[in-house]
Amino acid sequence: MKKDNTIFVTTPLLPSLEEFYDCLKEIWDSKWITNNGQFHQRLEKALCDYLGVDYLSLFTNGTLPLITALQAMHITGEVITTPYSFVATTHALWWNGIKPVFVDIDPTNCGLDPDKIESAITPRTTAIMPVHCYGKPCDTVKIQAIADKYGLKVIYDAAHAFGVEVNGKSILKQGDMSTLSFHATKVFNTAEGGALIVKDAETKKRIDYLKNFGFAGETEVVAPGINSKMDEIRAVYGLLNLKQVDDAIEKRHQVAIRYRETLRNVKGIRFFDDMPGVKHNYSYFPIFVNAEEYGMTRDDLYFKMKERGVLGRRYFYPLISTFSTYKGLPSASPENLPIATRIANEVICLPMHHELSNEDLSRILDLIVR
Ligand code: T4K
Repeated sequence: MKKDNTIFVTTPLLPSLEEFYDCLKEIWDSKWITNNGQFHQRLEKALCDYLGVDYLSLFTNGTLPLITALQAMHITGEVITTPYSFVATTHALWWNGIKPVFVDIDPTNCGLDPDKIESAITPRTTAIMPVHCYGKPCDTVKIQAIADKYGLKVIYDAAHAFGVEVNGKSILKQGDMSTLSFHATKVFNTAEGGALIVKDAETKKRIDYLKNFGFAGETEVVAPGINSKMDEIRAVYGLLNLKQVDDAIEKRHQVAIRYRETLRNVKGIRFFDDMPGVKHNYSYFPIFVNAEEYGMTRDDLYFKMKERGVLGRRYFYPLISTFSTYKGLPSASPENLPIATRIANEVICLPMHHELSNEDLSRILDLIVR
């Protein structure tokens, strides 16, 4: 529950209740509420057009498309991935019986460091699963070159990268498949939801079977699928939200401009600038606190903000590699992950959403500027 005065790290973009109600009435009248209904079909088409991709399957969240992508490509053995992400990235591997192999990150975009991937490849490696962390594009060119050299698949966890483009082309077209999350906390949300972006119609058909128990018709089951279908209520919510997402992204952009202007001269605080040729979505605004230069640790700043009702979040601390399931893996040692370990101890994601007022931003920045 929101308390007065508290500034949360984000707030969901909500469709107009009146419009939503009218659509709900239509759904009620039709009595078709899930299983590839008309709004589900319309949202898939609208998202392909908006994102500039050819084939997209809607899912019930952003975790199941990761699990399903690995299933669909029969990925086994070891997969190279990042420790600096939300746990869902690595859990998707674990749920498929795949061993995660953690590789360190590049501090300039918080994505996998391509220069460290090759030394982690073994005869059991079958794929690479990078994350476009905070919506910052990974070095997809170098990653693809490595994948091609060793015959590996690439699945991008693009949960944060809704609408991100590089040189006019959707980032979601990189690799073999990409996934999106439409969780309430994301730039574009359907409350819970997600998508899997693939390259051809045949693969989309297979994914659509897999997200519907493997059914390829009334009586035929072609694979051990799962139930990960998006219902009509969330699909129509998504259609309504899509109409206002550009406006919300622009408001986030203005927030980023204000943060950067004020923080640029604060010693010991690092942040990302826009990358040349990239259309950003401003999904997160991470700052990195160098305790020595700033004169205060990240946690001291984080808790000071919290006490004053400014709820930033330490995404992504602790590293996934430190959680009990994964910490015994040889690649999980802090010695193997020095950059990720440092960044996880420096990061605070500042509040970033479309409803932040100038007064909110002043309140947040006054706590950081010393
Ligand atoms: N891959 C990556 C790289 C991801 O970041 C994620 C999810 C996934 C995969 C998996 O996608 P999903 O299966 O979740 O679709 C949040 C989200 O639950 C999660 O979706 C997200 N990444 C992760 C980075 O953040 P929490 O535990 O931090 O969320 P929570 O509930 O604390 O919410 C944060 C703040 O947002 C609240 O303090 C207030 C605000 N909020 C939240 C909700 C849910 C609202 O104002 N209204 C709301 O309804 O994990």
